[in-house]
Amino acid sequence: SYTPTRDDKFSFGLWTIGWQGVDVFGTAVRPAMDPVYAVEKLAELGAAAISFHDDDVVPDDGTRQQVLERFTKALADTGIVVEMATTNLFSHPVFKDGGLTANDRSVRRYALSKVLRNLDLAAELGASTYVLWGGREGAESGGSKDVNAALDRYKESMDLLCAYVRAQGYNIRFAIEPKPNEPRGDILLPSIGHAIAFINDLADPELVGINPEVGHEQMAGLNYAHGIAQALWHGKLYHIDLNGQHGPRFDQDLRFGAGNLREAFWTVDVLQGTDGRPGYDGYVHFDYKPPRTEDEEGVWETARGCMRNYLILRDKVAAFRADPEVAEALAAAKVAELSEPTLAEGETLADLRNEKYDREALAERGLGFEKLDQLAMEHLLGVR
Ligand code: 3MF
Ligand code: MG
Ligand code: MG
Ligand code: MG
Repeated sequence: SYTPTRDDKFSFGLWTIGWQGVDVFGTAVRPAMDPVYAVEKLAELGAAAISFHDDDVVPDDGTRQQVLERFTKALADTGIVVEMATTNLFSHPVFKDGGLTANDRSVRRYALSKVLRNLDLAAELGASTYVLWGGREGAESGGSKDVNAALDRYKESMDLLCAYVRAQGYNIRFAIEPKPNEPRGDILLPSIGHAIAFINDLADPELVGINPEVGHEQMAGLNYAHGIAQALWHGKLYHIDLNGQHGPRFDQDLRFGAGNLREAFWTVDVLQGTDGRPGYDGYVHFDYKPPRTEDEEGVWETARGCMRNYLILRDKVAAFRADPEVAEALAAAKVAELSEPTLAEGETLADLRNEKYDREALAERGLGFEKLDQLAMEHLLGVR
């Protein structure tokens, strides 16, 4: 029936359903949403969790205590948990040249203090993941940013944050969210691969993984399903941002399933995992923006849509994987053979070099990938 339950572990950013529609060319189209109301509505719709930026929940120091009391009461009343938190290091003009990698050292110090403050709150509220999206860490022009130094400072901050989490004994892991551009002309750590390479050079790489967003990879023309499969291979898929995007263009943040539907199918396939492949078992987190055309009812329609589309695709993927004709096509395509090591146990490179290969005969073999893909397509189109 595609009705979500808590076991599906769906999670929404407060800023998603709460997005008022301010964009580069227009002002707000919807009123601000009370975080308590957002929590109640999400609970009603079947979500399990919520995430937030510091400024989404506590924009103002004066009312911090009252706001947090109301918010935690709503969490307790509904059973909605906070699974992830993050810092807004992009909205305020102070961050116009970035936070952790701003040229201005005082800005970097302020940014780090802002992260620490919300990290404490995240731990208090039980979040297990702390995301860092560096949307303002970057440049519009070549001479203005020393990328080498910027990466040193990014690393310095991450190393300090990891040491702090260890010292406090917080049960939190960090997840870096890559994005190629927007709002900066070029953002540092622009893709899944860049971010993973960076993490491997940190002092405490165990504590840091990634939070890849569908649209961000697709803005760079990359394949999201392949990207998260590689992240899983590295053991680095600590969190996900699901949404929809139509190829390389501005960050559309459509609801999950909209945009590139075929890639959404393979994304769910990768997340589910199979016998031989590791899957993802964290929260299924949506980061999208209900279009400006929608009123409040339209906003809830998009939230329901994200979850329903995930559940529908999960069913389609399961049916595809259980289909005997698909099993035949997979065998014909030698998909399982790729899991066999190229050199058998006990063999040496000499065995491999001495073997006689009939190159022409090997070249003539078709692989039947199109038949396999057509079967996937027909499952997706609902005719199988
Ligand atoms: C921007 C994003 C961000 C991050 C968020 C959480 C505002 O394109 O995707 O959403 O996801 O800051 O880390
Ligand atoms: Mg985004
Ligand atoms: Mg986006
Ligand atoms: Mg995101």
